[in-house]
Amino acid sequence: MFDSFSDRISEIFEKLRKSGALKESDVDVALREIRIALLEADVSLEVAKKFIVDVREKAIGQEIVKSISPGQMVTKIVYDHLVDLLGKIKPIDINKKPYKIMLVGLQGAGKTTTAGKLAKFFTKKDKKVMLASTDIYRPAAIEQLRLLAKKIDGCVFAQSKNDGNLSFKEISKSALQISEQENVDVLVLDTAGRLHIDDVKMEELVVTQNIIVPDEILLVVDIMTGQDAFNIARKFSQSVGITGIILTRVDGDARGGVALSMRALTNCDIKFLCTGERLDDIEFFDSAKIANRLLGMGDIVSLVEKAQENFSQQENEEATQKLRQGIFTFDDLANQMEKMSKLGGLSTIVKMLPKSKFLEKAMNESGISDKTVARNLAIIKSMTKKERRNYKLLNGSRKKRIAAGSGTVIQDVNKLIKQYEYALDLFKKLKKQGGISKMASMEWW
Ligand SMILES: Nc1nc2c(ncn2[C@@H]2O[C@H](COP(=O)(O)OP(=O)(O)OP(=O)(O)O)[C@@H](O)[C@H]2O)c(=O)[nH]1
Ligand SMILES: [Mg+2]
Repeated sequence: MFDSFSDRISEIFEKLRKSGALKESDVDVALREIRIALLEADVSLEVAKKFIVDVREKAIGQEIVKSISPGQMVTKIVYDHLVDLLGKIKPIDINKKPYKIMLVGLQGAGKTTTAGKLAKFFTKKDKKVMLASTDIYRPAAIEQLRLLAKKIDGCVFAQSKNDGNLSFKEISKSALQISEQENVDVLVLDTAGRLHIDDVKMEELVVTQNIIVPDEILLVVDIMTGQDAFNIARKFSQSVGITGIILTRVDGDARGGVALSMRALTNCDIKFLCTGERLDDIEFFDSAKIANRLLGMGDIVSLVEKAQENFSQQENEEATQKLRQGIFTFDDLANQMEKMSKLGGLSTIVKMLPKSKFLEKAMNESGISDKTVARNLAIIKSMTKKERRNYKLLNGSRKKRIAAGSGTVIQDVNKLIKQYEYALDLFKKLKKQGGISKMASMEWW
């Protein structure tokens, strides 16, 4: 979402950080460029102007001209203002049982998918989650949520298949009752989409709200709606009262202005970003992390968090042990690669790292990409169990079969085997030097 904004702004700061002494005019040039970057990201003129005036006032007031590392100081001032602009958000605190979250929004905004994502998000944090839907208008809507609930281990679905004729009021009451009976930690209620903000169904939300008495009413907004998002937020805020916003389709090519201006223009806080269609594609809207990412300082924290969720310490140690003993098979390798794609693949990982021309160049030259990882995974999956355990069995005819099975050519199979042998060899050498204890098993990829 912020790609081109982030590229531009990190370039501005790279220049600024390099120069030793900094004149007032240098700061002004940088601020002018930041203003253009903000406008290009679809931030409104009013918000961009105020941002620049505030930063300039602070920067000049701090006598940056005399400071030792003026570029860094300006970076820090802009960073602080970006965090303010995005809003200092408190994460949702599940402080009572059941903690009730109601999702509202226009049709197709992504409510039902988001309900599933939230359920998975809290389940991963060891909460017992229940999903329920009052969307009785679209025939498949409740079924859609039931299917999502099924995919999440330990997630309870409130409705049984034969409550087809219940009204939204009855569903709300019964969801509340069951959530208490089942002792769930979090109840996520999905509601029907409204076609327009003035829809009569808006009234229904107020009634539902009075029955459920939610702890959070989160408005789900598709970031692709652009400037309309502000109107939607204001209207929902007036009619049902919302406690926060979830932006969806952040993975698309929207330019980020909505996220940057939401708080300044509507006084509503963004709580979550949804970054794709999979149930794992949701993250807390952490303004400090986003400001870091925007300024090209990388997002190591979320990378580490994601990695921790997917790679348990024990599994990592097991993989490292296997490598050490030289018994790391193609099965183990496939397992590691699958986990890495759960992190969003290499391209996501690289995006989260600090912006670096060197890294980009290294990635381009190595030819490693999400595509090659997917291809290698297909190759391993086309091997037999025996072959995966003992790659030495792979003779010419077996390689040919594997290439055909994975839609690749024999050279691809050879290349993967070479990489694998190289990695094993590397670990053997490192072992001799005693230097692998700290090397996470994912790093050699
Ligand atoms: N790329 C992308 N697609 C998303 C995201 N969130 C939802 N979608 C897709 O958007 C479509 C609509 O999502 P739903 O969750 O059904 O939307 P809804 O608001 O419940 O729709 P109604 O119930 O009809 O009002 C689905 O195809 C989802 O897969 C996201 O963050 N990124
Ligand atoms: Mg829906």
